[in-house]
Amino acid sequence: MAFQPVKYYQTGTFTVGNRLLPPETRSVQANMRRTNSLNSGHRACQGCGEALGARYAIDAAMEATQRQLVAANATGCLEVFSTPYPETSWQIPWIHSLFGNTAAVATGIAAAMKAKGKNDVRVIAQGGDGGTTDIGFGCLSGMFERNDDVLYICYDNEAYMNTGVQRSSATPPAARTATTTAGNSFNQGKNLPVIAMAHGIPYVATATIAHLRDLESKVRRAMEFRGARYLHVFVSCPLGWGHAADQSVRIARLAKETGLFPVFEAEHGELVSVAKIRKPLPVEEYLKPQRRFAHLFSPRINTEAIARIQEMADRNIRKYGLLDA
Ligand SMILES: Cc1ncc(C[n+]2csc(CCOP(=O)(O)OP(=O)(O)O)c2C)c(N)n1
Ligand code: SF4
Repeated sequence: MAFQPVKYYQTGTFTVGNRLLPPETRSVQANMRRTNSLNSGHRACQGCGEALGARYAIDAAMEATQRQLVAANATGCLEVFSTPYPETSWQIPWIHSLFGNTAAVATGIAAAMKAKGKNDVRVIAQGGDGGTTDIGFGCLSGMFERNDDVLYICYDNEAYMNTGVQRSSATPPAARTATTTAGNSFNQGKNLPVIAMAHGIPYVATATIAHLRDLESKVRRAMEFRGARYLHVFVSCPLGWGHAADQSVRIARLAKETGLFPVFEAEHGELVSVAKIRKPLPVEEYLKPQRRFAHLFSPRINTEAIARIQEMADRNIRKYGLLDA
């Protein structure tokens, strides 16, 4: 479809594809030729951050690869809500792997494409944080170590959502889950982006569903590299976190603006860019709207736990240089 000039503008908002931008720099979603990789009819909850993040990430990847894209998908919400067999919302060749072997399946697809001389076909592996940081971790580390030509995308909703909100190794401290009644312990868990960087792979980045233009540009950047790449996307989950469906994007923005979720890029193990915090906010602003943290505020305020969470945010701000001098 030919580009059509837009009749009215919306400015000063977080609207995706701000229409004041020239067509070539607009969001994929603001383009009338957008690919709609994850189509209507899927069964995600209202306000699901994972659905939003996946749609933007895969649309951007389809655009970057001229639609020469195959995806392997771990078991989890993204697979279950998009593909209740025999139906699917995906508009790309897509395979459901086991829960733990997505990285290995994607590696196999990439090897098959190479053997067939189809070097233009690119491969994505994707899954939730449970599938990535826990059960799929060995296969993923192997994929990194061999530098297999795959972009792995983790949609981090900080627990095993599909099976009823159990704790994963990406669950933050103090968060209540179905298996951590008083909240998860401090000083536990894995930081997958940092672990990926330690493998020295060509590209590692983090992103959130509140910064969709940034997410798209990171997918495009990832597709400029060959070899193993890792993208870790912060995706809110209204059902598991206990917040209103219309707050998903705001909560993801607060995760970044408090410093709790640093947004950055790294190449070959070295940090190359960070998204600065515009106005640092106290962590309470992020914690309060989520029922998974309600026990920190009632029946009495748990100042000690809140202070420890604030320390985590402050440490990120120092470590990644998230504030302008
Ligand atoms: C080997 C194996 N163990 C357990 C399960 C059950 N299972 C299916 S989805 C899932 C949770 C997925 O959590 P996560 O990877 O974080 O993705 P989310 O649903 O949160 O997006 C579990 C435990 C399984 N399918 N296979
Ligand atoms: S449980 Fe969470 S991740 Fe799963 S579909 Fe619902 S909102 Fe999305």
